[in-house]
Amino acid sequence: MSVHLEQEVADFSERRLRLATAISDYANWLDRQHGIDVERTLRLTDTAASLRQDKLVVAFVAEFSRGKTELINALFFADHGQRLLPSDAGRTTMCPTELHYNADEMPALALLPIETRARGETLARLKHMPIEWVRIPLDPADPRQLADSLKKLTETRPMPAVEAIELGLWSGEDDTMRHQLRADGTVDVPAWRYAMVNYPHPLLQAGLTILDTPGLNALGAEPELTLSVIPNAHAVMYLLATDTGVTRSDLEIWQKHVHRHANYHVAVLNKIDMQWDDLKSEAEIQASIERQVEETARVLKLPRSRVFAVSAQKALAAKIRGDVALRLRSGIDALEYLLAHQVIPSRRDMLHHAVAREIGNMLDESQSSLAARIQRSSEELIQLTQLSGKNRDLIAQTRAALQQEKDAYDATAEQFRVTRKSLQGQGDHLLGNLSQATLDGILADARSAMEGSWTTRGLTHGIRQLSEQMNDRLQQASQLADNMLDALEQAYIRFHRQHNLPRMQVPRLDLTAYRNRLQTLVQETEAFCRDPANLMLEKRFMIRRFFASLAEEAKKAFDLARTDAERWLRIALDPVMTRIREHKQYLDGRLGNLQRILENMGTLHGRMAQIKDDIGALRQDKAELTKIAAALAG
Ligand SMILES: Nc1nc2c(ncn2[C@@H]2O[C@H](COP(=O)(O)OP(=O)(O)O)[C@@H](O)[C@H]2O)c(=O)[nH]1
Ligand SMILES: [Mg+2]
Repeated sequence: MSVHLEQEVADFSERRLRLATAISDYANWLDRQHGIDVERTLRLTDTAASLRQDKLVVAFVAEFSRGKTELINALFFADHGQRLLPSDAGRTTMCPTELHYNADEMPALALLPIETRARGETLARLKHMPIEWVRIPLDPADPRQLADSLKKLTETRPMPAVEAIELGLWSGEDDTMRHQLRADGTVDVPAWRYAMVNYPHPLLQAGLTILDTPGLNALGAEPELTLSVIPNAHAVMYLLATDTGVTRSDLEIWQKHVHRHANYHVAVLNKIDMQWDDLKSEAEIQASIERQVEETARVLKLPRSRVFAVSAQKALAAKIRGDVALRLRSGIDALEYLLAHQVIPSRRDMLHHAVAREIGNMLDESQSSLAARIQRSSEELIQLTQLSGKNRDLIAQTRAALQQEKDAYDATAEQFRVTRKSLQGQGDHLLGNLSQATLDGILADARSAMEGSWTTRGLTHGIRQLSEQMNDRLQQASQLADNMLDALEQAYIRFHRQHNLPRMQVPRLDLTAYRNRLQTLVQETEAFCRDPANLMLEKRFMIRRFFASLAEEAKKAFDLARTDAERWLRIALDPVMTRIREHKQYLDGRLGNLQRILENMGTLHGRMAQIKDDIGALRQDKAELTKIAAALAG
């Protein structure tokens, strides 16, 4: 592992944790402010927790045998002095493999048996069902044991062809597969459906997750990988090999899984060592590799700078042997540089933006609320200073004026209570559109529309209907939220103009992302239905599985929209309630003070000293908040 990569990932992880700490500090700060903003404190605690657990996911995607696993070994695991994952000749990893580190569990290889494909649960759900997995403990101190255990990733097992057809793993109609059928009626299928490696490697510890996939065009590829796992990866490395060039199957994988989806993707032209030829000059070799790189860029419609020529195998050997010249020739440095200086920093920026979006408003508001409190206390202090040494009449007049202000304020607050009631009604209506019951109804409708029509046409129809119904609900919810926001803004302006409360800003509830997500799922379905490969399979099985994955994704989007809406409703109403209460307490406090001073003129100076202390404490709070804001911005 190169110094760049190690340092960048460590730095990324440190900044992520610093950000999380600043958020926790802010939550504590808010708590100390009379613990008024419980909702916000909870939300901040959530944000900090998810930052601490954040993973940077890099997926390796390609047809079989392009060298994905070898490249992962070379990039991340060369320190072991041997191949960690099985990628030597004749051994191919057969199942999608996720490498990560979770400190709460012992290092282990967890394998999900292929038979689980017959079941209804999604992979995401099965991940939370430890009983379904075969676990093999890993000993990080023993490279032999490690490599031996990881050989399990290459296992296949014989299965009666009928069963394999049912699981969508084999097809008698496919020319390339037909000859695999043995006399006893069995065929070989991958033994495992999915694997997870929990391993304390420094990069994995720092929050990197690596996803190694087998050939995605293979029969029986998991719809979930296409619909959810790969699109959610932060970066995708797509591999080609110089000896095979861009085959039709390579191109299909590129178009289906990488080009349209991935956040950040590059193409890696692997196995350049196969072009190394002692009978050619170095310049000739370079020129021929460059030609192939340019051709690849052209076919994939990628800029030349996004295509990397490497030899994973030579890189691994060079690193293990400490052969610098060979490492340089292998081209691996450029790829590490890319990970260290582009992929990781872009994820870091994304996190910062997400955090800024999530709490920027909140922080602004804390700052302006604090400034307002300091200002009010100062005003009170100035007024008392002016009253000091004056007669009782003047104080009584001041008190009467203040009482008038308070009455007017109470009237506005009362008026707002009516607005609030109506807003709460609208809020309930809004949530009704996104409720669990609504969701269940939509899903049940879609399922019954599908029943009896497990064909590609039925599927397209079913998914369209599902998406339309969800879309309607999302749109209605957005509309209601906009109306509420208008009413709220009117109320804020009133408080601001008439009573000099600081201006408040509530963000708009934006559900566009979820509507777009549904749109993508419809497009995915149409692509799936057009794909001739899917027509060859035992249809009902694949369509059922595809539908189940789609419904799961749609449900996820809908659930997230509901969470957003619930959160929005709370943050839209809470701060104004808090402000109104605070301002009332402040006016009451001032009135009470003047009353006491009227009763006993001697308390005036004591009260002034008290306010000075209060202002001192508020200034202290302000300094802390400024420090937190700086940490969050940095
Ligand atoms: N010559 C050469 N062979 C490679 C290179 N990378 C991988 N291989 C070989 O290609 C085969 C497939 O590699 P593997 O990593 O298992 O491919 P995967 O199916 O994409 O994960 C193995 O026999 C590797 O040893 C390379 O850079 N050069
Ligand atoms: Mg592999």
